[in-house]
Amino acid sequence: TKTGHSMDWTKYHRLADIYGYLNYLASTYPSRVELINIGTSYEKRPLYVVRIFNRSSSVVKPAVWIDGGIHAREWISPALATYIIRQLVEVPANEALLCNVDWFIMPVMNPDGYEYSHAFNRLWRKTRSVTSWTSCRGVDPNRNFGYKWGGLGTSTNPCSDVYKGTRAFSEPETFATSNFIKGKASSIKLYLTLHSYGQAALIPWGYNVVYPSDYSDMLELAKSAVSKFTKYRYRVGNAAAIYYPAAGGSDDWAKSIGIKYSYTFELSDTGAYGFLLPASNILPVCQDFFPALDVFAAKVATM
Ligand code: ING
Ligand code: ZN
Repeated sequence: TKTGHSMDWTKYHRLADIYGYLNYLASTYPSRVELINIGTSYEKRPLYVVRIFNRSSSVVKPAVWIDGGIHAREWISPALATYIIRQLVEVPANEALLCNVDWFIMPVMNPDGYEYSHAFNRLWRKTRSVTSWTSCRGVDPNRNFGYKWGGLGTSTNPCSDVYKGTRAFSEPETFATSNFIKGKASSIKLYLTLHSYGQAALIPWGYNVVYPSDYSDMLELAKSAVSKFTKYRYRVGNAAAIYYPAAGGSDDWAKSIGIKYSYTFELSDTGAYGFLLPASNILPVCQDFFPALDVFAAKVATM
């Protein structure tokens, strides 16, 4: 095509479009984009992390991690993650966001599930692995991380949507992601995972209504981030308290390895369309969200 990719934010795209865009960015902007293949999904799709940084600077900067698409059906999540990538890479006015901070963005953590939700079952949530002799497939990746694995809000039933898997990090997707993050954990100061729906900023711990000792720092930063939103109102609070207790979540695990600021953002809407958010909402949600990254970057730059 004319532009070298087929990505936009007027519709929800298949994985091929998203991955095509990442490859386009890496070859078009080598001075600020590195495309890192961190592993392979159960069905052998590549797992990509985009590093966005100023390659001419040699100091190691504090970093922000953002992931999307842990849950297959939450299509607004990869849409926002790719929008953030575009804003950081292709909009010159945002270059200041790369001055003091590096960005690691994984737009689709669960590519098998994402494709399955497009091709076969719109409301699919989990991975697509085979773990039992039942005909049920998939593990909930957000019950498969290795902190308090198997606790409240998880299931041992392979047919459940919150099936925890056979062990922590049983899924190639959570295993590869956690290993990559662990390898960078000293530089990653903020972990942000994008889900839908509900319009809320969820703060650990999620495994139960328990508060980290520095919860007030985490709360203050989240409140200041959502105060940038002008179109959608977000609730802010402890994940287990304002949603429900659920163990094995990625944000709890990130917090447990020492990443001070760790959040799950539940994007729009509040339930009218739920997971089936019409594509006409993609741009409004993304445009509303992006300014919050100023707040996160400013904090991380001081760490
Ligand atoms: N929500 C998260 C889930 O995995 C969550 C929210 C995680 C709440 C951990 C509490 C604790 O259930 C979505 N969208 O799935
Ligand atoms: Zn989710």
